Amino acid sequence: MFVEPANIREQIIRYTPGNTLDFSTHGFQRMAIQLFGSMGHGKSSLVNSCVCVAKDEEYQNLAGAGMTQGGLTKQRKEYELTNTLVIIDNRGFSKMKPQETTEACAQIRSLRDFGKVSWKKDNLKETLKQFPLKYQNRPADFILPVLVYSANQDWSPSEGDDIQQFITHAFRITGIHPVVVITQCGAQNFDAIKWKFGELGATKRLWVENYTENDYTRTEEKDQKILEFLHVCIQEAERAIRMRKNQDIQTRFVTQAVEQIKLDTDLLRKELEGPSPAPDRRWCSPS
Ligand SMILES: Nc1nc2c(ncn2[C@@H]2O[C@H](COP(=O)(O)OP(=O)(O)O)[C@@H](O)[C@H]2O)c(=O)[nH]1
Ligand SMILES: [Mg+2]
Repeated sequence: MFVEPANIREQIIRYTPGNTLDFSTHGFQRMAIQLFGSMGHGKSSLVNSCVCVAKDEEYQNLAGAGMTQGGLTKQRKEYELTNTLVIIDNRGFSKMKPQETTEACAQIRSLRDFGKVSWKKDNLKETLKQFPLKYQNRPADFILPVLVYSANQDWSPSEGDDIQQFITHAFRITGIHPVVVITQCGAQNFDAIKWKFGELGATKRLWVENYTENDYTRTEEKDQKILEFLHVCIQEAERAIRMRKNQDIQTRFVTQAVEQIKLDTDLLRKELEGPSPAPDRRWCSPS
Protein backbone atom coordinates (compact mmCIF):
# COMPACT_ATOMS: atom_id res chain seq x y z
CA MET A 1 0.00 0.00 0.00
CA PHE A 2 1.43 3.39 -0.97
CA VAL A 3 1.41 5.94 1.83
CA GLU A 4 1.99 9.60 0.98
CA PRO A 5 5.41 10.84 2.26
CA ALA A 6 3.70 13.75 4.06
CA ASN A 7 1.49 11.26 5.92
CA ILE A 8 4.46 9.07 6.85
CA ARG A 9 6.38 12.07 8.19
CA GLU A 10 3.32 13.07 10.19
CA GLN A 11 3.08 9.56 11.68
CA ILE A 12 6.79 9.66 12.54
CA ILE A 13 6.51 13.04 14.22
CA ARG A 14 3.47 11.94 16.25
CA TYR A 15 4.80 8.51 17.12
CA THR A 16 5.05 7.34 20.73
CA PRO A 17 5.45 3.64 21.54
CA GLY A 18 2.09 1.89 21.59
CA ASN A 19 0.11 4.77 20.09
CA THR A 20 -1.46 2.45 17.49
CA LEU A 21 -2.39 -0.13 20.14
CA ASP A 22 -5.43 -0.39 22.39
CA PHE A 23 -3.50 -0.65 25.68
CA SER A 24 -1.03 1.66 27.38
CA THR A 25 0.49 -0.59 30.03
CA HIS A 26 3.64 -1.53 28.06
CA GLY A 27 5.87 0.92 29.97
CA PHE A 28 7.91 2.17 26.98
CA GLN A 29 8.36 5.91 26.65
CA ARG A 30 10.61 6.04 23.59
CA MET A 31 11.49 3.87 20.61
CA ALA A 32 15.20 3.51 19.87
CA ILE A 33 16.31 2.28 16.46
CA GLN A 34 19.59 0.54 17.27
CA LEU A 35 21.96 0.08 14.34
CA PHE A 36 24.25 -2.94 13.99
CA GLY A 37 26.57 -4.03 11.18
CA SER A 38 30.19 -4.21 10.18
CA MET A 39 32.43 -1.18 9.73
CA GLY A 40 31.93 0.85 6.57
CA HIS A 41 28.45 -0.48 5.74
CA GLY A 42 26.70 2.87 6.13
CA LYS A 43 25.36 3.02 9.72
CA SER A 44 26.49 6.59 10.39
CA SER A 45 25.29 7.66 6.92
CA LEU A 46 21.89 6.15 7.70
CA VAL A 47 21.76 8.18 10.94
CA ASN A 48 22.51 11.38 8.98
CA SER A 49 19.91 10.49 6.34
CA CYS A 50 17.21 9.74 8.95
CA VAL A 51 17.87 12.95 10.89
CA CYS A 52 17.65 15.26 7.87
CA VAL A 53 14.64 13.48 6.35
CA ALA A 54 12.61 13.05 9.57
CA LYS A 55 13.24 16.65 10.59
CA ASP A 56 13.01 17.83 6.99
CA GLU A 57 16.16 19.92 7.26
CA GLU A 58 19.44 20.22 5.41
CA TYR A 59 21.89 17.33 5.42
CA GLN A 60 24.67 17.48 8.04
CA ASN A 61 27.30 14.91 8.82
CA LEU A 62 26.27 14.71 12.48
CA ALA A 63 27.34 11.10 12.98
CA GLY A 64 30.77 11.48 11.34
CA ALA A 65 30.08 9.13 8.42
CA GLY A 66 33.02 7.93 6.33
CA MET A 67 35.60 10.15 8.00
CA THR A 68 38.32 7.54 7.69
CA GLN A 69 38.65 4.38 5.72
CA GLY A 70 36.95 1.54 7.59
CA GLY A 71 34.79 3.83 9.69
CA LEU A 72 35.30 6.29 12.50
CA THR A 73 32.52 5.47 14.93
CA LYS A 74 33.90 3.94 18.12
CA GLN A 75 30.96 4.47 20.38
CA ARG A 76 27.29 4.03 20.84
CA LYS A 77 25.52 7.36 20.56
CA GLU A 78 21.92 8.41 20.17
CA TYR A 79 20.48 11.01 17.79
CA GLU A 80 17.01 12.44 18.30
CA LEU A 81 14.50 12.25 15.49
CA THR A 82 11.71 13.36 17.84
CA ASN A 83 11.32 13.46 21.65
CA THR A 84 10.07 9.89 21.61
CA LEU A 85 12.01 8.43 18.66
CA VAL A 86 15.80 8.13 18.55
CA ILE A 87 18.31 6.39 16.31
CA ILE A 88 21.48 4.94 17.86
CA ASP A 89 24.74 4.76 15.93
CA ASN A 90 27.16 2.04 16.92
CA ARG A 91 30.72 0.96 16.52
CA GLY A 92 30.80 -1.50 13.62
CA PHE A 93 31.72 -5.03 14.55
CA SER A 94 34.48 -6.84 12.73
CA LYS A 95 33.08 -10.33 13.04
CA MET A 96 30.31 -11.69 15.23
CA LYS A 97 32.36 -13.69 17.71
CA PRO A 98 30.67 -14.85 20.98
CA GLN A 99 31.79 -11.71 22.83
CA GLU A 100 30.42 -9.50 20.07
CA THR A 101 27.10 -11.37 20.14
CA THR A 102 26.95 -10.97 23.94
CA GLU A 103 27.54 -7.22 23.62
CA ALA A 104 24.93 -6.93 20.82
CA CYS A 105 22.36 -8.85 22.91
CA ALA A 106 23.07 -6.64 25.95
CA GLN A 107 22.45 -3.58 23.77
CA ILE A 108 19.17 -5.01 22.49
CA ARG A 109 18.11 -5.86 26.06
CA SER A 110 18.77 -2.25 27.07
CA LEU A 111 21.49 -3.33 29.48
CA ARG A 112 24.23 -1.17 28.03
CA ASP A 113 24.76 2.50 28.41
CA PHE A 114 25.98 4.84 25.67
CA GLY A 115 29.66 5.54 25.14
CA LYS A 116 32.66 3.57 24.05
CA VAL A 117 32.00 0.12 22.63
CA SER A 118 34.69 -2.52 22.42
CA TRP A 119 33.32 -5.64 20.75
CA LYS A 120 36.44 -7.62 21.44
CA LYS A 121 36.51 -7.81 25.19
CA ASP A 122 39.51 -9.68 26.61
CA ASN A 123 37.18 -12.14 28.17
CA LEU A 124 33.53 -12.72 28.81
CA LYS A 125 33.89 -11.92 32.52
CA GLU A 126 35.01 -8.38 31.68
CA THR A 127 32.07 -8.02 29.28
CA LEU A 128 29.58 -9.15 31.91
CA LYS A 129 31.00 -6.74 34.48
CA GLN A 130 29.89 -3.80 32.31
CA PHE A 131 26.24 -4.80 32.14
CA PRO A 132 25.09 -3.10 35.34
CA LEU A 133 25.95 0.16 33.56
CA LYS A 134 22.39 0.19 32.36
CA TYR A 135 20.14 3.11 31.62
CA GLN A 136 19.65 4.90 34.89
CA ASN A 137 17.31 7.85 35.17
CA ARG A 138 16.57 7.44 31.47
CA PRO A 139 13.16 6.88 29.92
CA ALA A 140 12.40 3.24 29.18
CA ASP A 141 13.24 2.57 25.53
CA PHE A 142 11.89 -0.09 23.24
CA ILE A 143 15.00 -1.14 21.31
CA LEU A 144 14.41 -2.07 17.67
CA PRO A 145 17.47 -3.82 16.19
CA VAL A 146 18.42 -2.89 12.61
CA LEU A 147 21.16 -4.58 10.62
CA VAL A 148 22.89 -2.39 8.02
CA TYR A 149 24.61 -4.04 5.06
CA SER A 150 26.13 -2.43 1.99
CA ALA A 151 25.48 -3.79 -1.51
CA ASN A 152 28.95 -2.53 -2.38
CA GLN A 153 30.57 -5.31 -0.31
CA ASP A 154 31.11 -8.92 -1.21
CA TRP A 155 29.18 -11.52 0.78
CA SER A 156 31.55 -13.99 2.33
CA PRO A 157 30.09 -17.44 3.06
CA SER A 158 31.40 -17.53 6.68
CA GLU A 159 29.61 -14.25 7.35
CA GLY A 160 26.26 -15.95 6.76
CA ASP A 161 26.56 -18.00 9.97
CA ASP A 162 27.45 -14.94 12.06
CA ILE A 163 24.53 -12.97 10.67
CA GLN A 164 22.18 -15.91 11.17
CA GLN A 165 23.27 -16.05 14.84
CA PHE A 166 22.63 -12.35 15.26
CA ILE A 167 19.17 -12.59 13.66
CA THR A 168 18.25 -15.57 15.87
CA HIS A 169 19.37 -13.85 19.09
CA ALA A 170 17.62 -10.61 18.21
CA PHE A 171 14.43 -12.57 17.43
CA ARG A 172 14.57 -14.38 20.79
CA ILE A 173 14.93 -11.12 22.68
CA THR A 174 12.44 -8.92 20.83
CA GLY A 175 10.05 -11.46 19.25
CA ILE A 176 10.69 -9.99 15.79
CA HIS A 177 13.46 -10.28 13.23
CA PRO A 178 15.85 -7.33 12.96
CA VAL A 179 14.98 -4.96 10.14
CA VAL A 180 17.63 -5.28 7.41
CA VAL A 181 18.68 -2.17 5.49
CA ILE A 182 20.74 -2.59 2.35
CA THR A 183 22.68 0.62 1.65
CA GLN A 184 24.26 1.66 -1.67
CA CYS A 185 21.35 -0.18 -3.25
CA GLY A 186 22.52 0.71 -6.75
CA ALA A 187 25.74 -1.30 -6.28
CA GLN A 188 26.57 -4.50 -8.10
CA ASN A 189 25.86 -7.01 -5.29
CA PHE A 190 22.39 -5.74 -4.50
CA ASP A 191 20.33 -8.67 -5.86
CA ALA A 192 22.62 -11.31 -4.35
CA ILE A 193 22.58 -9.65 -0.92
CA LYS A 194 18.83 -9.13 -0.91
CA TRP A 195 18.42 -12.82 -1.74
CA LYS A 196 20.92 -13.91 0.95
CA PHE A 197 19.03 -12.04 3.67
CA GLY A 198 15.78 -13.62 2.47
CA GLU A 199 17.43 -17.04 2.84
CA LEU A 200 18.48 -16.14 6.40
CA GLY A 201 14.85 -15.48 7.32
CA ALA A 202 14.99 -11.68 7.54
CA THR A 203 11.36 -10.82 6.91
CA LYS A 204 11.78 -7.05 6.67
CA ARG A 205 14.33 -6.01 4.06
CA LEU A 206 14.60 -2.47 2.81
CA TRP A 207 17.06 -0.71 0.57
CA VAL A 208 18.14 2.89 0.63
CA GLU A 209 20.61 5.21 -1.02
CA ASN A 210 22.02 7.28 1.83
CA TYR A 211 22.83 10.95 1.72
CA THR A 212 26.61 11.22 1.92
CA GLU A 213 29.35 13.85 1.94
CA ASN A 214 29.64 13.40 -1.84
CA ASP A 215 25.95 13.44 -2.56
CA TYR A 216 23.72 15.26 -0.10
CA THR A 217 21.20 17.01 -2.32
CA ARG A 218 17.79 15.94 -1.11
CA THR A 219 15.60 14.16 -3.67
CA GLU A 220 12.01 12.95 -3.35
CA GLU A 221 13.01 9.42 -4.28
CA LYS A 222 15.73 9.10 -1.61
CA ASP A 223 13.55 10.79 1.01
CA GLN A 224 10.74 8.35 0.24
CA LYS A 225 12.98 5.30 0.89
CA ILE A 226 14.24 6.71 4.21
CA LEU A 227 10.68 7.52 5.32
CA GLU A 228 9.65 4.01 4.31
CA PHE A 229 12.45 2.62 6.49
CA LEU A 230 11.34 4.66 9.52
CA HIS A 231 7.73 3.67 8.89
CA VAL A 232 8.65 -0.03 8.88
CA CYS A 233 10.63 0.45 12.12
CA ILE A 234 7.53 1.94 13.77
CA GLN A 235 5.29 -0.86 12.48
CA GLU A 236 7.71 -3.53 13.69
CA ALA A 237 8.07 -1.90 17.12
CA GLU A 238 4.29 -1.81 17.50
CA ARG A 239 4.01 -5.46 16.45
CA ALA A 240 6.69 -6.47 18.99
CA ILE A 241 5.08 -4.47 21.82
CA ARG A 242 1.71 -6.12 21.10
CA MET A 243 3.30 -9.57 21.04
CA ARG A 244 4.99 -8.93 24.36
CA LYS A 245 1.63 -8.01 25.86
CA ASN A 246 0.06 -11.21 24.48
CA GLN A 247 2.94 -13.20 25.93
CA ASP A 248 2.37 -11.56 29.32
CA ILE A 249 -1.30 -12.56 29.18
CA GLN A 250 -0.35 -16.14 28.26
CA THR A 251 2.24 -16.29 31.05
CA ARG A 252 -0.32 -15.03 33.58
CA PHE A 253 -2.84 -17.63 32.35
CA VAL A 254 -0.31 -20.46 32.66
CA THR A 255 0.80 -19.28 36.14
CA GLN A 256 -2.83 -19.22 37.32
CA ALA A 257 -3.41 -22.68 35.86
CA VAL A 258 -0.33 -24.07 37.63
CA GLU A 259 -1.45 -22.57 40.96
CA GLN A 260 -4.93 -24.04 40.52
CA ILE A 261 -3.50 -27.51 39.75
CA LYS A 262 -1.27 -27.27 42.84
CA LEU A 263 -4.24 -26.40 45.07
CA ASP A 264 -6.33 -29.22 43.59
CA THR A 265 -3.57 -31.80 44.07
CA ASP A 266 -2.97 -30.62 47.66
CA LEU A 267 -6.69 -31.10 48.43
CA LEU A 268 -6.71 -34.51 46.73
CA ARG A 269 -3.67 -35.63 48.67
CA LYS A 270 -5.24 -34.57 51.95
CA GLU A 271 -8.42 -36.50 51.06
CA LEU A 272 -6.41 -39.63 50.21
CA GLU A 273 -4.36 -39.40 53.39
CA GLY A 274 -7.58 -39.16 55.48
CA PRO A 275 -7.87 -37.25 58.77
CA SER A 276 -4.62 -36.80 60.58
CA PRO A 277 -4.22 -39.06 63.65
CA ALA A 278 -4.92 -37.57 67.10
CA PRO A 279 -1.78 -36.28 68.78
CA ASP A 280 -0.04 -38.79 71.00
CA ARG A 281 -0.36 -37.35 74.51
CA ARG A 282 1.42 -40.16 76.40
CA TRP A 283 4.53 -38.08 76.68
CA CYS A 284 2.86 -34.92 77.89
CA SER A 285 3.83 -33.93 81.37
CA PRO A 286 1.05 -34.54 83.95
CA SER A 287 -0.80 -31.44 84.92
N1 LIG B 1 27.03 5.80 -2.56
C1 LIG B 1 26.75 5.50 -1.30
N2 LIG B 1 27.74 5.57 -0.38
C2 LIG B 1 27.40 5.25 0.90
C3 LIG B 1 26.09 4.88 1.30
N3 LIG B 1 26.10 4.62 2.62
C4 LIG B 1 27.35 4.85 3.04
N4 LIG B 1 28.15 5.22 2.01
C5 LIG B 1 29.60 5.52 2.08
O1 LIG B 1 30.24 4.41 2.71
C6 LIG B 1 31.29 4.86 3.55
C7 LIG B 1 31.10 4.31 4.97
O2 LIG B 1 29.93 4.83 5.51
P1 LIG B 1 29.70 5.03 7.09
O3 LIG B 1 28.33 5.59 7.24
O4 LIG B 1 30.82 5.78 7.72
O5 LIG B 1 29.75 3.50 7.58
P2 LIG B 1 29.74 2.91 9.08
O6 LIG B 1 31.14 2.54 9.40
O7 LIG B 1 28.86 1.70 9.03
O8 LIG B 1 29.20 3.97 9.96
C8 LIG B 1 31.25 6.39 3.50
O9 LIG B 1 32.26 6.83 2.62
C9 LIG B 1 29.88 6.72 2.97
O10 LIG B 1 29.87 7.92 2.22
C10 LIG B 1 25.08 4.83 0.28
O11 LIG B 1 23.91 4.46 0.51
N5 LIG B 1 25.48 5.15 -1.00
MG1 LIG C 1 30.09 4.82 11.69
